[in-house]
Amino acid sequence: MNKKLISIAAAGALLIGLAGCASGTDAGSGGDASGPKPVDELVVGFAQVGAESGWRTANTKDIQAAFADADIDLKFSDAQQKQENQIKAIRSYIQQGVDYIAFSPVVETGWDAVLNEAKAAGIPVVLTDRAVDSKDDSLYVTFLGSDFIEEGKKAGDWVVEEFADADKVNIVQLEGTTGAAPAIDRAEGFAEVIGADDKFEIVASQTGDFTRAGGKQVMEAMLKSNPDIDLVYAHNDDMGLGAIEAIEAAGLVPGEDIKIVTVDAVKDGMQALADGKINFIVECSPLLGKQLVDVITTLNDGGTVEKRIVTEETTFTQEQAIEALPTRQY
Ligand code: GZL
Repeated sequence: MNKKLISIAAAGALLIGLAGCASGTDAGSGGDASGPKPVDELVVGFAQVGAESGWRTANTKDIQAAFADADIDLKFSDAQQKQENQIKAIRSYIQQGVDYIAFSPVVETGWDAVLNEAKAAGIPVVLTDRAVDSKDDSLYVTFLGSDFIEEGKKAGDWVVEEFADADKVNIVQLEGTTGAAPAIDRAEGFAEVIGADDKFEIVASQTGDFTRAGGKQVMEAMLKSNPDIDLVYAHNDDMGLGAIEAIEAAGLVPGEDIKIVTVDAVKDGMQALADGKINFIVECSPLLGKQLVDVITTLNDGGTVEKRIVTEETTFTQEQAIEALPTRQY
C-alpha cells in the first residue's frame, strides 16, 4: 500500500482553537462575538456538481450521512453538472442566510462574483473536492480535497513501469469535464511523468465528461481512428468502464490487448480491476463528509483551519483490489 500521509498535519490543524477567521458577526456565519452557535442550530448549504459518476454518488452519500450524524441541517442541491445551477443554488443559500456554504466547483473559473456576494453576506465558503481558479483566496476559507496533479503522476509512474520494455506506447486519454480541476490537473501530472520519454505518445485525447456513456462514445471513435492503441488513461473509473464496453464491442480484450489505468477506485472500477479488465487504479477518496463537518464545527468554535486540506489516498493493483473489495466502503 503506497499511503501518502499528507492529511495528518491538516487534521491536527483542525484542532487549532485560536480566535480566527469566519467567526463573523452577521447572520450566516455560525459562531459570533458571543461565542459558538449550538451545532444543532447550524444550517449549511451544499451545492453539489451532479450525479455523473459512482464517485459523485458516493461523495453525496457520505456528506449527507456526516451532516445527519452531526445533527447539522444540510440544504443540498444537485446542479446536473451545470455551473449556472450551482451559482443559483449558492445565491439561494445566501438569501436563506445559511451559516456556511460548501460546494464542489464543477469548473475552475467563473466564481468570483457569487463568492463575493457570499463574502458580503458574511457567509464563509468551504471548497470540497474541486478547486476554483481565483486570484482572491479570501473568497473561501479552505479547499478540502485531493491533489489531482499527484494522482496524474501516480498513473504516469505506473505506465512508465508497466511499459518499461516497450519501444513505443500509443496512449489515448479520456479527459474529465472540460475546465474542471481534476481534468486539468490529472492531465498535467500524467503528461509530466510520461513526457520524460518520447516513446510515450498521447495519440488522442478527448473529454468523456466523467460519465460511463461519455467514455464509451469517445472510445468507440478513438478505436476507429487509431488502429494501434496500447493504453487508455481515463480520468475516472466510469469513463474507463465505458471504454471497456467499447473495446469488447470491437472484439478486443480490455486489460490485455489494450491496458487501462483509471482514477477513483469506486466499487465498479475495483471489480473491473479485480477481473483484469482494468490494470491499475489511482484512488481519489469521495469520503469528505466527516472532514467537512470538522471544518465547519472548528470555524463555528472560532477556530482556524489550513487553507488547503489534502485527502489521504493510495493506489491499487489487481491483487490489492481483490483483497480490498470485500470491505470497500464505496
Ligand atoms: C474528483 C472528482 C471527480 C471524480 C469523478 O475529486 O471531482 O468527479 O474523479 C467525478 O468520478 O465525476
